Amino acid sequence: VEMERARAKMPGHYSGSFAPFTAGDLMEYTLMSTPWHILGAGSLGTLWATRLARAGAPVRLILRNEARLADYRAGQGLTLVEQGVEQTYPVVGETPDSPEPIHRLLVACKAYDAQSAIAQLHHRLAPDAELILLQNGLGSQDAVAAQVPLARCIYASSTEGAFREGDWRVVFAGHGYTWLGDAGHPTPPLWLDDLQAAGIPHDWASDILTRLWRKLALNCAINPLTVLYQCRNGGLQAHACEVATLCAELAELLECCGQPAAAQDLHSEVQRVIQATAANYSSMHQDVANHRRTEISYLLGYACQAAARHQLVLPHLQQLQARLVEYLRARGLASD
Ligand code: NAD
Ligand code: KPL
Repeated sequence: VEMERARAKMPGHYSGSFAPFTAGDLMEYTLMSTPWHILGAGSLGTLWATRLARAGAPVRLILRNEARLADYRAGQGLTLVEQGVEQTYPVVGETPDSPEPIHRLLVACKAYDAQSAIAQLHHRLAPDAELILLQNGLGSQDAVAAQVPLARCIYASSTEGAFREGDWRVVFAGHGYTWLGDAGHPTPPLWLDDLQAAGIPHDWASDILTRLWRKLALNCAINPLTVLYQCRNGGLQAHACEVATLCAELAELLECCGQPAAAQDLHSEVQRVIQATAANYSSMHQDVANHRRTEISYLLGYACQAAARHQLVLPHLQQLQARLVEYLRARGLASD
């Protein structure tokens, strides 16, 4: 399929007669044939890999080591379950030691794994490499960007939802949208066409940092409380005063960090999200319930550090962080 798609895009393919190469043709051919390397075969990595592969884009899945690769190769590929219908895609797997240079890399691991995962691939990044960072929260993206100063790092914020049902099998649980942006260079990359072809709903966002800060604030106002009160998002309607106080402190933090647009009407949006997702458990609640490490350092931890940097006293946010850390430690879970 990859070859067919590439051939169809090659200059002169349709005419069968002489058709001169143009710079545009060559650029398009190069783009279509550039493999998408996907780092992290978890929920979002699989969701992207399967949809890109289905559209005929060349995809390479980077697995941790030879043992994981052997396990992957023993099966049929990656399975995506969509509205109860499952489909398996034979995406090519490889390890970080594979020799092929990487031009386009989707980083789909958790925020706390991103830096060490990139370190393993550093030697393979081509001079024109572009990284798409799918991590939630803030902090990991800047850390990765500092690790690879020559690469273009595109930050993403996604409201799509997926979960793993087992190894190499992911359920597409919630349709959503992915915003991509590069605060340093406003020009959108040409490979957004691949996302279009793959049916991945997306938009180029000139305000990606505002979006990431806004999502971080929403997650800080909702997720920790759902863990501490062991409730669904809707359960926070019984803690309305606490939510309101947190929103006021978070809005103050956003203003102080130069993100006034992210602070706009924060409380009403948090209330709207609580209502709209009342029956759901937050992602942090799900992590704790499944004894998985949370991304606390990139959410509440990041917010509290930013407040400290600005010498801003936010007592409720700081107390929330202390309560959550204590709660996680008491259950033997990592608190970083
Ligand atoms: P996940 O745990 O399902 O997948 C992460 C994968 O990365 C795992 O398979 C893990 O083994 C792999 N990994 C870690 N280190 C690696 C390494 N060095 N080499 C190779 N593979 C490695 O996580 P996820 O749910 O897909 O989340 C990824 C990010 O996307 C998180 O920051 C999360 O908050 C964010 N996000 C997830 C969703 C969702 O619905 N799952 C939605 C929005 C945002
Ligand atoms: O993003 C979320 C999550 O659970 O991580 C919502 C639903 C917005 C709650 O904060």
